[in-house]
Amino acid sequence: MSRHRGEASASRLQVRLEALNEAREHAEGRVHEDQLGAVYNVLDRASSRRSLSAAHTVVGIFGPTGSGKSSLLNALTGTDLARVAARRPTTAEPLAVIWGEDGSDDLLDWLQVQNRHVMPEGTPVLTVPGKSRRTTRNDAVEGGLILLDLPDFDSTALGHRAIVERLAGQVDVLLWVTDPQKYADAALHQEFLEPLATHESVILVALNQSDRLSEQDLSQVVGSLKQILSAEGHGSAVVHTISAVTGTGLGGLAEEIRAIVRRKEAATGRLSADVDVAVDSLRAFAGSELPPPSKAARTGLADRLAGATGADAVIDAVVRSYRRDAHAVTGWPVTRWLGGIRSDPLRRLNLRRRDVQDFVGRTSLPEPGPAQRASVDRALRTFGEELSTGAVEPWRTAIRDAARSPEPELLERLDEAVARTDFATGARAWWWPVAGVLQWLFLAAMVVGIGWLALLAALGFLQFPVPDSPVVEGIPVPTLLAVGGAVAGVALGILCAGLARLGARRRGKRVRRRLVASIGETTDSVAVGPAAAEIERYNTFVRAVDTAGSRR
Ligand SMILES: Nc1nc2c(ncn2[C@@H]2O[C@H](COP(=O)(O)OP(=O)(O)O)[C@@H](O)[C@H]2O)c(=O)[nH]1
Ligand SMILES: [Mg+2]
Repeated sequence: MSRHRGEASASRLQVRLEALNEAREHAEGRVHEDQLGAVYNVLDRASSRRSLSAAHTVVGIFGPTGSGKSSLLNALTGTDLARVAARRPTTAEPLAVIWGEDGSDDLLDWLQVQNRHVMPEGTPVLTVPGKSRRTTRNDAVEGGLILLDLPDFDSTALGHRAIVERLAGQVDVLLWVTDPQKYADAALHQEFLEPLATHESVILVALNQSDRLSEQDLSQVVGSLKQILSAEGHGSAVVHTISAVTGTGLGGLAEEIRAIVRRKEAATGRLSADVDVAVDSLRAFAGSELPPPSKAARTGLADRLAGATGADAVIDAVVRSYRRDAHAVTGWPVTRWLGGIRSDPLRRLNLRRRDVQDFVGRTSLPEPGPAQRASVDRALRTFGEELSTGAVEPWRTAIRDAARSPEPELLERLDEAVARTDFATGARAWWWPVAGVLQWLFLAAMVVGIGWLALLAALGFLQFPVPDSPVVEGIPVPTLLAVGGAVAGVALGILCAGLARLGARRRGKRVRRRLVASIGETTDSVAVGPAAAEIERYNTFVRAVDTAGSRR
């Protein structure tokens, strides 16, 4: 049962470490290296510890000078291996007491502990002698233990301090031994216990030298210690009240350590707590996932780039030219000549119709100027801005930079996009010739009417008898032809001008849509890719941090 749980948590740790490593890979080059320190440490430590004996549990005894660490090791092992000192010199080097020699050497090499004492094979783990306690079957613990006596945590010797700090990061279980004088030392709590708030499951707390206090004082001290512990995130820590001299409480402490050794989950638990710390250090860089570049954002970019190409002015000229051409075919012929005087908008733009072809064919346009560069840059910035909204730094900047990265290529490729676009210059609508024929018919009617009337007037003037004109609805036919032809021609001209305005607008929109679509193809293949890739990288990072952070 417990083995299954152990295996499950070990494979859970495996998943979390892989996710943490993936997060690291994706963060590199984005998140500053200094801010990845905790991640590197954990990954490094985890790969080392996991390659070493899983059968052993490493328990380190930490605490301030004179709290009784060495005495406790002696008491727990029933030996006097550790140097016990009322005054200096105190413990200068770590000492290891080992149950189960197999596989312990490499582990101790990694821990850099040279002083090793192997308990004779078959020695029950942590039997407290003198306490007339019979060896029960429970003492035959399956699995090895390495108990480490360490230099003082508050040692003034820099070397000692470095050893203790290193080992505090390496051992599987931290046994914090304090005494009635130092239990409340703020510096010790700040430097040792507070940073390990996430490591509650692998920390044991022992208040040693309990024999020095009266029962009343003792309960007061324990209460106060528990209060301090819970204030710094160790609320569920059990405080073992012990005495290394009289042996009080050692049985309970030994039993708890044996239980930990039996479960063989401490190494996994410790690394898992380390992963928590590393993940916490990454959370500041992982917001919520971002959507890939939306259609709206991509079209917006193409639209702004269409403006940057200078094609808008050409489209405008094409549109006005359409109206002018329509007028030339469908306008009232009498006033067409007036229209003929109006200059061609393409001409006014200094673009003869051939120049539109040139613009489109890109045979005569000069290299993109600073204004165009600026517009393209602005379009890409806006695009990057849109895409990165909701991301946290440094990803925001990374996504924006990625969006701007294809600028040089884009400037070149925009030409091709414009060249692919059909600007529909000189294209005519089907109804122009119909209206044109009608206009000529109306004109003919008017001319015939006027000619007829002129003939009648000439006859009268020359005193010939004027024949009666046929009459329709009381109106003489020549008059009907002359006036009707003129009115119909003008009316048709006005109607066609209105239609041409609508048609021109539609054509302009259609041409612009074509241009935007064509530029869109280019931006999708050139500009969107890097930004989308960066977003994907960010999302993968966010997911990896999430996976690394979930304990189940
Ligand atoms: N009265 C009493 N003295 C203790 C106890 N544990 C250790 N001492 C004494 O405290 C002093 C320091 O002990 P030591 O084990 O060297 O402390 P370390 O510096 O934490 O390793 C020695 O004189 C011990 O005899 C205890 O539980 N009760
Ligand atoms: Mg010592």
